[in-house]
Amino acid sequence: MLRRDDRRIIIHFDYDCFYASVLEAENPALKSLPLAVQQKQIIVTCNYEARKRGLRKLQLIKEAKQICPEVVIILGEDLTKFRDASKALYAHLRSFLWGQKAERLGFDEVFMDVTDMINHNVGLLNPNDLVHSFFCLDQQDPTQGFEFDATKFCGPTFPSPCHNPPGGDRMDLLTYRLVLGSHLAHYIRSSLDHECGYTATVGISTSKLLAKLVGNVNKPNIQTTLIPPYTHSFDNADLSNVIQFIDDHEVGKIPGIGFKSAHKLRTYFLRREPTSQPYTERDHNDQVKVRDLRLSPGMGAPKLLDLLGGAGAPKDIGVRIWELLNGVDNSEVLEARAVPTQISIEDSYQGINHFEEAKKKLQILATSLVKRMRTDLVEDNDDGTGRWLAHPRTLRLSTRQRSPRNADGSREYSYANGRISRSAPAPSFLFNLGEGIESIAEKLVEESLVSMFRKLHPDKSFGELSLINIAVTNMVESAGDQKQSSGRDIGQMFKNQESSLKKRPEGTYSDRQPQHRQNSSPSWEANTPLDEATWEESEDEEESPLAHTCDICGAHIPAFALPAHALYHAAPD
Ligand code: DCP
Ligand code: MG
Repeated sequence: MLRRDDRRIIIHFDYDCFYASVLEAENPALKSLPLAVQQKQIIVTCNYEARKRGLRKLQLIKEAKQICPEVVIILGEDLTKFRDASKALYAHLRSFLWGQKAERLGFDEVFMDVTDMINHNVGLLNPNDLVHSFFCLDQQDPTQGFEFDATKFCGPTFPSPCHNPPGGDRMDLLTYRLVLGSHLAHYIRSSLDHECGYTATVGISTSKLLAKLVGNVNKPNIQTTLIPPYTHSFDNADLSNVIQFIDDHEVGKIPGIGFKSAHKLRTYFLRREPTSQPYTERDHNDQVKVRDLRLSPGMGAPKLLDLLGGAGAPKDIGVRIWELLNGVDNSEVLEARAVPTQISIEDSYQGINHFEEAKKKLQILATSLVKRMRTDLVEDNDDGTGRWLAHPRTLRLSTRQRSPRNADGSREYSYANGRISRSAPAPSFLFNLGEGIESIAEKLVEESLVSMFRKLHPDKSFGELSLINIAVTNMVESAGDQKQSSGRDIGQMFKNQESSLKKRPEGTYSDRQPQHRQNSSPSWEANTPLDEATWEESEDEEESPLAHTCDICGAHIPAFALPAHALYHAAPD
């Protein structure tokens, strides 16, 4: 009799060299060439042919050309085609799921919670003939599915080789469930490849944290399953593969530990400031492994609260980080949403120091914002008119300043250099579909953004801005008679995306954006609310899971401090 097992089974997908793959799907001739995608002066990604020749992600263009003069470089600053491909692939993955639990993270990662499918199929296993098992993909139609061998994991495992092969005496229910997860992951990966032309690196485990991390063990176009035993006691950590696995990670590599926290933890453990700057390959001497911290004297949730708690940090940060250091993550895979929680457009700059220059950038960003609103929030009616699926209530402007130069011309990297924001009600003319995009964007700049900018930067000399972001937030979904409160037929939406995917490689994407870098906020692209932003490998300040974003100024405020903060805004300017 197998013991009950209530753990979720999560599959994490990370598409291989995503932007390069999108360009290859458009033009297959590129597949055999070293291909790099450029944004500003940087290669944001390159295909494996280029990686074989020594190129890597986030390399300077100049350096890449020296290493590989024959490299084909394509400008990737217009994100439209990447966004479209991402949505279409997401729809494809979603089509396998029985429920709605598929969460996008950025453009190229998806978590799927396949627990229901796994539990159903474990119930179908014939213990007398596990080798000839059948995985049912459709509850309504038991003939839909694939054959597999339930005595073996599909693909590599961690640890590898598998010391505890299933089928032996020690096969427990979690092992069976993960074996099934590994076969399902393989089936979905194959369909992604054969039907859509994309490959992915995949991890299978019982949480978002472990599935994402274990996928990284083998790359590209491969999958890895974290195999049991998962259970551990704090005094006998050796028993658990989870602990063995997580222990070897540098603290900064753990999703959920943002770079500010990682920096504090390194400083604590090393008893000195780390010498290397963020974003560079960390100097070996600066590395602090999870094991180092986990086993350091006095370490535990209270100690971590001591180190990381304080203004703006969630009250349970100690417990949360202690869990992560022990490989525990109870966060749920979020359900698919019909409309985004917010739409945000931003660009980074060398240093804007004149108002007129800032205003020009605002115009460009506003145009993109209005375009994106029309793509993501408007549904076509049968008579050719459009219908808003949701109305954002708030318009937000955020900026970030560069740190001032030192005497020698260098710049200090400062952790304190966060964004500052200002919010205002979204003006109603934003929703006028009869008016041109450019004209609405112009009005938005003149009537809203300029005065918000002045309030953010009242002084004429406002230093140098390295980033401007404009966003619409606080979505209120329109009432509708169709399924889902959004009124959007989600099935139809996926169908449309599917057909747009199938159109590629000829793929013409008409909705071109201006040629400059635009990063859309993780909260829409990831289909997740802001409180999940710590999962994003972002250079932004960490978002605390318990913090709320103030509608007026955009600051992140712990829930308990919100009323006091509102009073502050109520006071005259
Ligand atoms: N990207 C970007 N700017 C960055 C990092 C990434 O625009 N600073 C884009 C380009 C990538 C995509 O996001 O194609 C996904 O990022 P990944 O780090 O997952 O990189 P890839 O998918 O390209 O490569 P890998 O095969 O290593 O996953
Ligand atoms: Mg990727």
